[in-house]
Amino acid sequence: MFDKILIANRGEIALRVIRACREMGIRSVAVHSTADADAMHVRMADEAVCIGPPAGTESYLRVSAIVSACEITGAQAIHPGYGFLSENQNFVQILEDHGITFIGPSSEHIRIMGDKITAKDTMKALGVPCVPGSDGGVPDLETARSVAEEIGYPVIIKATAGGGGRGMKLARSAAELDEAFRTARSEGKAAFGNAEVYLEKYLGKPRHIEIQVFGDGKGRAVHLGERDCSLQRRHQKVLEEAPGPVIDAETRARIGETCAKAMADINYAGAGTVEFLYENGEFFFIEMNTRLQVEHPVTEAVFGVDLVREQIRVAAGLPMSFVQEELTPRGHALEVRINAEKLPNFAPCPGRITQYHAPGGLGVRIDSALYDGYSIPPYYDSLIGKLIVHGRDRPEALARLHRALGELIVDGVHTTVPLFEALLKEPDIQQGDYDIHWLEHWLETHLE
Ligand code: MV4
Repeated sequence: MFDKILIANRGEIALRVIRACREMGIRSVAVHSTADADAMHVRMADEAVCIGPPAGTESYLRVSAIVSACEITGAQAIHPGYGFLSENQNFVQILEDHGITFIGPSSEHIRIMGDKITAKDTMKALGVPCVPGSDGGVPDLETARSVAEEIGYPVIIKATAGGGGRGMKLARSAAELDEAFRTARSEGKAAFGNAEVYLEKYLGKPRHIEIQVFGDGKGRAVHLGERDCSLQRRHQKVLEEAPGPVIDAETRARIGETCAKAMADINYAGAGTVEFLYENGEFFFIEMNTRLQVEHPVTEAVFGVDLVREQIRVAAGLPMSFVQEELTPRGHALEVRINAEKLPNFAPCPGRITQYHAPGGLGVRIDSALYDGYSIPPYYDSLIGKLIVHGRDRPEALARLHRALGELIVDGVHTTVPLFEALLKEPDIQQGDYDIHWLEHWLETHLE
């Protein structure tokens, strides 16, 4: 096992990893920008190294500075958290060259899943059900037209390098195809330096269901059920839950085993998320994320596992500490993302926290790097905390979320907390009756 791990991240996820390290008797190294000198992850780690100025591109994304921090402190492994360098195959390759262990999958798996066409081809060949569409890339408009005629409109054109909804264009009919094809290509080129696109049947009212998978890198892999992450605004998740309100045990086992088998077949290492659109009882693969996700705590709550501990074990060459048969979901978990943002426009709202009080009690978890007097810097993501609740069933989890939100105090900045208080009153939310468009529609009609 490692004796020292460097965490190439900040905020709540850095704390999350430091906590796992401490429980495992591993020393932790924080890295930070000059803007984060007073951040909680710097205080909580055993050691800290300043790696550059405030901008992410000059600090948390600086591979040379992070590798140097490893060499200086003697850290043997790096946990990337999410975002920043977590899915950067070049970074992972450089670590491989320096003999530093990346706590995550191989650079090859990151590469495969980072290109959506390659990811889809790979998953299809592994027996994972995919959205009907083009076989690989669509090189020209004529090809797009013939594929679209074959599968039927509406269709969606997606940039292979796309992400976060960028480089994605809907064509409701043949008349809209030309424009959709051109814009998807040019957005892909502009945003990611890659104009390659593919085509899919457009699904009108799906849910976003993602399967948590975990591999040991040696041909064993398990699944830890699903999360329903349909409640999103502008491709940002707002509330996540496990299990999915509309997924039964048999459906879970079937799609979960398909994903686990696919991961076993490729010797996948560590945590991964297989994303699906789910409509009319059918799963359609869209993308795979090769990192630990923001919403992983809802899975931890219902399965009673520490995913970061397992990531570290597998990276150190140890087996996972469970087998599939030992993994049974228990109860229901909900997570809300607390952002320093001002409603109704969700404008980032950095500033000084004048008072902070975290809720507690049975079934309540807060992952946050806030403290009284902390100043949220304006340079990074506006996520300042996650409130995760667990109950014996969904109604209990909802009641617990309502109770915990009532105890939470975050003063000094605007937050997304009032949104959750309003959402909890909605019958559709109480019943779990929502799809990927529900929240955007609700915001249009309910927020001023
Ligand atoms: C789709 C889709 C409908 N049909 N693909 C959005 C970002 C990327 N992760 C995939 N996305 C979508 N792909 C087909 N074939 C609708 C979306 C989509 C979406 C997906 C998940 C969660 C929220 C969403 C909001 C708008 C569109």
